[in-house]
Amino acid sequence: MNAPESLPGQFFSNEVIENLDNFWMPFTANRQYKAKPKVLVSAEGMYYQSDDGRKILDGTAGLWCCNAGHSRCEITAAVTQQIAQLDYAPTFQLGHPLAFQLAERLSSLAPADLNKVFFTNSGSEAVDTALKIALAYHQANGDHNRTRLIGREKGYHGVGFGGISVGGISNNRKAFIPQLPGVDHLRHTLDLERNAFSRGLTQYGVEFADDLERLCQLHDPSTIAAVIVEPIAGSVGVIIPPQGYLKRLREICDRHGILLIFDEVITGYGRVGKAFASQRYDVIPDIMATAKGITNGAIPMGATFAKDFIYNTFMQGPEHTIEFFHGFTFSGHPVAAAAALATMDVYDKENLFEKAIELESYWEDAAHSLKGVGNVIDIRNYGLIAGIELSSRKGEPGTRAYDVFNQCFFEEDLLIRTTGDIIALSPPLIIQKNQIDRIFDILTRVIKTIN
Ligand code: PXG
Repeated sequence: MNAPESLPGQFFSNEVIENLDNFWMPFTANRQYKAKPKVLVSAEGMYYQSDDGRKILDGTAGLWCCNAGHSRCEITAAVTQQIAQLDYAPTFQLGHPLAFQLAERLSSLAPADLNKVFFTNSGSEAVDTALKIALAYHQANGDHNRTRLIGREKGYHGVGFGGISVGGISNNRKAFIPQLPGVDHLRHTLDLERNAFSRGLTQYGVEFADDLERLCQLHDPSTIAAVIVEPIAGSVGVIIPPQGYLKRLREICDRHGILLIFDEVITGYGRVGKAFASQRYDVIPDIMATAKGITNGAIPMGATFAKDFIYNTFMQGPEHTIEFFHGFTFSGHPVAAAAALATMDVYDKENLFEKAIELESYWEDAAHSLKGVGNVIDIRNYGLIAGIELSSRKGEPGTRAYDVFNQCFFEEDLLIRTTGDIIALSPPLIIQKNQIDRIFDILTRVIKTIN
C-alpha cells in the first residue's frame, strides 16, 4: 500500500467549543459524544481538519453529499455573490431567475421526461413531496381509491412522518406513533446466506420483487398509489439490489397502474457513475427524490422530479387555482440555487459523474481485500459505495463497528460511517487511487485490532 500522500496545507484556524450542553445533536448518542467530542473545524478537497489540527481523510463525503470534495471555491464564489445580490426571494406566486435555470439544468440531467422539478430543503422533504405528488396525482386523475403507499423493510426515506411511515427501520419508527395509515412494506433484499461477498449487483434475489404482487393481491392493486424504494439502500448499511430486481418492480408497477418512486437522495449526482442510479440501471421511475449532492453539501437543498404526465394531470381546472397545495418558504432559495448551479458546473467540468465507473473495479478490489480479515462477514459494493459488515458482539450490537469508527477517527485520521455493525463508505468522487488504498489499508489494520 502507498504511504499517505502529503496533506493539503492551508486550513482556517478553529474556534474552541466551550459549551456542549445546548445543542441537542441529531442521530447521536449525545452523552457519549459530549464525553469525548469529535470536532471538525475546516475542510478542503478530500480532507477535514479536526480541532486538534489533524487532517482527516473523508471516506464518507460528509454524509454522502460532498461529491466534488470540500470547500470548492467555485461554489463558495457563487454563494457569496448570490447572497449579496438577492439574499432571499419567495417562490410562492413570485420567482427569481436561478430557480428556473436550475430546474431546467436538472431536468436536462434527469432521464426520460422527469422534467418537472419541485424544490425542497432536504431529502426528507423531497421524499414527503414525492409521496404527496403521488397521492394528489391519483386524486387529480379521479382515481380516488389509490391511497396506499408501499415502502420496503430497511428502507430509509428521511425523518418526516411520510418518510418514516414508508421507511422500514424500526428504531426510526417505533417511538413515533401513529404514522400514516394505509402503508405496507415489501421484504428487504439483504440475503447474506446467498449473496455474501458479492461484487456489484447481487446474483440472487430478483424474486424479492414479486413481493409487490403479494401486496397487490393482499390489498387490491387498485388501492395502491405508489411504491417507494432506494435503488441502493445506503443509510441502513448499503444494500445492493439483485440483478433484475428494479426492472421487475417497474414491470409490476406498470401492470397495476402504480407509480414508482425512486429515492435517489444518496445515489443521485454521480455516486454510482451516472447522474442518477436510474440511468445506470436503465429503470426509470415516475417520481424521483434527490438532495445531498445537489449542492455538494454546501447549502441545504432537495429536489423532487416528476414526469411530464404527472405534472400535466395537475394542470387542469381554472388557471387561477393553485394546482398543488404544497411548498416551503425556502423552495428554490436563491442562495441554494446558486450553489446547485455552481455544483453542476463543477460536476460537468470535471466529468465527476463518470468517476465512479472509472474507479469502480479498483474500489471493488480494494474493498474485497478485506475478505478474511477479523470479523468481516460481508462486503458489498457498487459505484463508489462500499458496505463492510462485521459480526456483532454478543448482546452488544453496533459496538464493534463503533470502536472501529473511533479508532479510525482518533488514531488513523480517517472518517468512516457506521450503522449497527456495518461500515459504510462513500468518498468524494475526486478520490485518488492512493487514497483508496489508504482507506482500506487503515481499515484492515483497525479491524484486525478490534475484537
Ligand atoms: N432518503 C435517503 C435515501 C437518505 O439517505 C434521506 C432520504 C433524508 O435526507 P435528509 O436531507 O432529510 O437527511 C436520506 C438521508 C447515513 C446517513 O449515515 C444517511 C442519511 C442521513 C444521515 C445519515 O447513512 N441520508
